[in-house]
Amino acid sequence: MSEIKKYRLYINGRWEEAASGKTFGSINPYTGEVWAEVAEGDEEDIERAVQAARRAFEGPDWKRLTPTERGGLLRKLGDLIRDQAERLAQIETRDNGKLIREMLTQTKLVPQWCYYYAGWADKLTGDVIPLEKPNIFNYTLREPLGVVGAIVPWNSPLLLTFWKMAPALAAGNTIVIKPSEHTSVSILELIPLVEQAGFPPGVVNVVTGYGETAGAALTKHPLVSKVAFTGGVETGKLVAKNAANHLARVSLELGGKSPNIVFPDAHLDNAVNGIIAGIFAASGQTCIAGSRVFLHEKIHQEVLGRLVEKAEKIKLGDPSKMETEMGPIALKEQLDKIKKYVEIGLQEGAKLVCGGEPPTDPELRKGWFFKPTIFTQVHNQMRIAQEEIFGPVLSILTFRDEDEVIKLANEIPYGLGAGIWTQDIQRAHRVAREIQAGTVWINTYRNVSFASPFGGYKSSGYGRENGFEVMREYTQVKSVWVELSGTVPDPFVMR
Ligand code: TXE
Repeated sequence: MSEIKKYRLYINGRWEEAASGKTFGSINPYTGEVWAEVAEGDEEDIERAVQAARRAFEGPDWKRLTPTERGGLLRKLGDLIRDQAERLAQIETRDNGKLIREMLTQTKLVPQWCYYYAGWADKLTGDVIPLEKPNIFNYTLREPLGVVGAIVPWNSPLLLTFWKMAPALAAGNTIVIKPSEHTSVSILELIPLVEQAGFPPGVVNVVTGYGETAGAALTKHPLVSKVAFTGGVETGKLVAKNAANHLARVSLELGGKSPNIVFPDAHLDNAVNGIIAGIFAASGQTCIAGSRVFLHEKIHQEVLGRLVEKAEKIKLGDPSKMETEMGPIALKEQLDKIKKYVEIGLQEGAKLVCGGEPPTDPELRKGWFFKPTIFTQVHNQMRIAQEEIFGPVLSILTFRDEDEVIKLANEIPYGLGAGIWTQDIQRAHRVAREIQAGTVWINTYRNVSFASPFGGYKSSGYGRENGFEVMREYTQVKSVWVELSGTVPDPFVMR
């Protein structure tokens, strides 16, 4: 076995042990073995990191940079990540078991977020407002908030960090990142590149540790002006409550149970590929998993047959090999959750038509694998139709007409994404309007871009990431009033 690499916290431009001296192991889900050891930060370390970030926010090294120079640092960081994309992807695959194909695509995309938000850094203009008061010159400034706390999950560690970090830094904030305790390493390996790019000490800090300790402390710290969170719904609620105590802003991306709707006139080959991509890519461990499929009853049998045929051929295996199509589940707890939901589905009376268990292949014995799983005869009120499983488990429902499917698709607490498959252009746009979700894909699924806003309706969270929209989340607007007449008359009336 190769030597276990050790990682410390990164605070104020220095590598430090956790105050408690404690560490924990990061496990490779393909082998089930610890491959790295990470410092276990807690409240005391968060205190140091937030203080450092606040000092950096107020200090001259960061503040005196022009917005164009700030953008330049981000651009340089993008170049450095581009050169290291392969190495970072290998680390992520080792840490969370997701396919190297997928992680490579993600780490190659990260620089795009750097370049796009580098471009925004010097375009965050205010307005000159033509007031009804002729003696006043009024204008607005768009200013940063201060310290941002970024709490990141394990499914796409670096990409989701950059959805927060790139706009936060472009706007002039400083940041404390709390990676998932399951996948800290790629974010720590990013730090030498942050230093090389030339970010002043304290602007970017990383405190690894558990959610209940380090994560909670970050959300409670009064000097944190904004918490950007991606994770589960129940944790999201805690984050929002803690941040409310000091009125920090919050954005929450909390996953979903996204419908993928196939009308009878759809191009069925494309729809089948879209459904497979929606649920089995990344072993279903993605917030935008299309885990509820609605098939029109006319095409139900045909599409189901094709789906089962494809699902049974998916190649499970070593996620670091390019030919593998589905890797292991990232966490043991997550695997247990998936197994539990399969039992729930069976108890609820749904029909299991493929998968439903871990594979028996001896080669996969050590890893946390689960077969691609499909349930039919699912009703909308069943738990497997309503609750996020976050694994390769697809629930198939049927419908008769457009009104019915809109109603069924919306009868759920979540609202992150939705797919619509039809060749009828009017229907496509009509349904897109009616679906309660932050993203709707028509005749495609699982596309994201730095340039297009992303986020949830209902319990899938609030606030938006990506596009210009996110810049509103990391800035505040100041209105400046200038009296032009040179006189200040009657002090007892509002002017
Ligand atoms: O998420 P958590 P978990 C969903 C998915 C999954 C479930 C649980 O359904 O099965 O959530 O996964 C930090 N204060 N998603 O347990 O706990 C934690 O350390 C502050 C959807 O992994 O939400 C980690 O960094 N922070 C999802 C981050 O929150 C806390 C991605 C996410 O962990 C905290 C992941 C606390 N009290 C899971 N407790 C998506 N939207 O894509 C934990 N954390």
